[in-house]
Amino acid sequence: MGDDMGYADLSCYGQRSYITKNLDKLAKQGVLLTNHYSNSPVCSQTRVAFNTGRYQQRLPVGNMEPLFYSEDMGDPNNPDSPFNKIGIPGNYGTIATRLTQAGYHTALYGKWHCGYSGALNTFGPIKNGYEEFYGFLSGGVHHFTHKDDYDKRDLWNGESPVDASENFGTYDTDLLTDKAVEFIRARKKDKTPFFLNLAYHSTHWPWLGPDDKDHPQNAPYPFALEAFNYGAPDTYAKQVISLDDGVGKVLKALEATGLARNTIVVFVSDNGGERYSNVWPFIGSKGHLYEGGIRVPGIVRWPGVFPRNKKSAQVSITMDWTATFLAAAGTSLDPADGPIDDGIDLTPILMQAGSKNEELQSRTLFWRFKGQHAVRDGNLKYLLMPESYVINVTDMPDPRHPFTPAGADGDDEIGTEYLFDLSKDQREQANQANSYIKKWIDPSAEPPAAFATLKEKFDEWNTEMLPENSAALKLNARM
Ligand SMILES: [Ca+2]
Repeated sequence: MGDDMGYADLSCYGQRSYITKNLDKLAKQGVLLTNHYSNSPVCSQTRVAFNTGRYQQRLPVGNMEPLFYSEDMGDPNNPDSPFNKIGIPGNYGTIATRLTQAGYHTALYGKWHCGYSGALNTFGPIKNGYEEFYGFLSGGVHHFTHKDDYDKRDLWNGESPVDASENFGTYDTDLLTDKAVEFIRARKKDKTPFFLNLAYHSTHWPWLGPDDKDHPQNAPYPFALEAFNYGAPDTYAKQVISLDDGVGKVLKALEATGLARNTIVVFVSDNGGERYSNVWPFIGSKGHLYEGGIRVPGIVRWPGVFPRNKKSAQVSITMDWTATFLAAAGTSLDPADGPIDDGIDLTPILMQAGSKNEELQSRTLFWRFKGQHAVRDGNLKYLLMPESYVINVTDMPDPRHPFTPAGADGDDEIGTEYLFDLSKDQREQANQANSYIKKWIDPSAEPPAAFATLKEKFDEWNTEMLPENSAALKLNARM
């Protein structure tokens, strides 16, 4: 899994400024998904969905937008502070729990972000079924010092902090790659089936390439992580290419050990692109429910099962991989933890990718983030965007009318509603909901029936989830 990589950050998805030769090669050896989505436009929510195999809004930690430490969450060193009450509950069956039970050796190398609580070990990958963990608990660390937003080193081995000098100054992409290669070689030796969640922290900020160890951005906090005035497309390209090199080394280790032919390899991003990403042909970025915030690369290779060098337009989402991996291992989510059909096993569909027998499954998928609502149903997309998130050019003020910000004239409008047909309008410009026409041209204009249908579907889904903007910290019922 890459972090904050945009849809077209890989050359096999359209990037022209540099080449991602290893991920391109992986796509040629497998299936490239053109309609693959992240469960959320931000990190922690998608990771909760992947680990639990369900819509993240079913759990308080997944209802955080995103999980982030702030002063109103209390002292991280106080066990009674809200900060230490939010995470995937330890008794909740994750993909790692289930695969460990099925006899797989399970490991997470890299970013967790599903319950920080580093000081107390209340939450963490080991609590949720992973046999090994080497990486970061928080949402963002410095690529060289591995320090978090609070200038505290956030590098863990299992449930123990890594010694201050160990790997200090090692670029995290290289560090995690080396760990992954070592893991694969060890599985060759002990002949154990395995599940490796390699959660790279690139290409998340800070904007530092592998050769930027002496960059001024490497200065102490607050200049380390929060230096948003740094970066450049060239620096970003170096981050992407180094990640691609890392993937290349991992794939080479699979080949060298003979494990490649019996290993499913999936590459995805946890959310859409950040400021230096290429998200063409979409609009929006990380944090938006426009396509650019949630449509991400998705590549899968399963030798002998999935075809080579094919593309599939199957609509899919992060939590589908949970279902797919569990099915491949002959197991499934535990119904005791919640519904087991939020995600689907993609295997039967992708086995036929690109062939005349390929039958795409129509999906209805939902997103909810900071007041934004989205449904994709077939090729149609319903979208509600609060005014503060709107970037769509169709919302530019009409020159014939004075522009009135939402709410300023006493109305209760909270945003703009859209209906898009993604089969012909991937850039989400042509609002089929007719709200603009109704407001400015023809008051009798009504939206098509699908508009109401999709809204109803969203409302129905929404009632199954924890309340929006809920007091999530109070609701961790399964702790
Ligand atoms: Ca992310």
